Amino acid sequence: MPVPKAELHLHIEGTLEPELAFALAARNGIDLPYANAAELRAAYAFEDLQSFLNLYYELMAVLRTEQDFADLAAAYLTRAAAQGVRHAEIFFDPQAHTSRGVALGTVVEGLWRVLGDSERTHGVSTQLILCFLRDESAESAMQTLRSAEPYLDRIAGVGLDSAEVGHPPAKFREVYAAAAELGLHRVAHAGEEGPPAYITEALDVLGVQRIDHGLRCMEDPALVERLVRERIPLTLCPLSNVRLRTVDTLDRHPLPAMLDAGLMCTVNSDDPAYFGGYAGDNFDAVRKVLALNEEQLRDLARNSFNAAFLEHDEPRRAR
Ligand code: ES4
Ligand code: ZN
Repeated sequence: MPVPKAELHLHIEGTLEPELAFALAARNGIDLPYANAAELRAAYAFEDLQSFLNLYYELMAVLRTEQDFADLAAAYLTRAAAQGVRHAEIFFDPQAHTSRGVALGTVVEGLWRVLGDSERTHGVSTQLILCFLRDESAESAMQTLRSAEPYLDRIAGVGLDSAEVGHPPAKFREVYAAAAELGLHRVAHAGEEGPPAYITEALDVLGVQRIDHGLRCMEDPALVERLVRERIPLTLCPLSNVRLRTVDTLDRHPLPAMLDAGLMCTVNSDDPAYFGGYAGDNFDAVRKVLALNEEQLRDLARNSFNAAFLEHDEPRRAR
């Protein structure tokens, strides 16, 4: 039995397995520039974050209808449940869909068709976190937030993802202030490829409650001390870090040092279809390769629930 855990860093578009991509392409009459699923999977060799993002956005072309998004969510839930995930806070990228003519309503209604009942059907409670693409403008992010207002009963928070370097958190000061005003939780990717200063900025300017990745905090001892003191959760994604070459090899991953430093680490999967594993696979990999002991594994699982936006929080907002 896999250890029960919460998944806090998961891009639903990053759960699109090659086989489902081909099935959806056929259903929607879309030609993919790969002969078959095996050939597509062979293209999953990345140099860095951008080389991954290029393929990630390209493959989204197959997601067109509510049913496509529902099928995507159902496939994820089945895999997550099998790996011990009991709660998942799921990122989605509206701008990656609206920019190609798929309405926000199609995305949210499609995902929610399955996620809305996930506790009963799969034993996994779920929440949605709407992410802004940081390499798009702040105006586009604000427009996205405004267009999401009819769906806020199905959206728990906002996040910030895509190409990090050159797009510091402060660019999104106003949109995060507006999200806070709406009672939404706030998280942001920071310190994946970007410098430790982006982590500080995400905390101070955006008021985020968790940092996604946050790996590069280890370059700044004063920042580590602050993250420990304030118990800021970090949603680490070890297999992602290896595939995107943020760390050289898994055995050099700083997770053990981060735990020793007292950081509130969680282990997550990021884009499991692309990076070689779901939440349980990430737990298994760090247990084996980093030789974590039982207490450290228990801490990681406990942290995942404590860092989640679950009921132990004060009520999010009046609805
Ligand atoms: C992402 Cl690994 C990662 N980093 C930033 N943005 C992303 N979107 C999907 N996966
Ligand atoms: Zn991510």
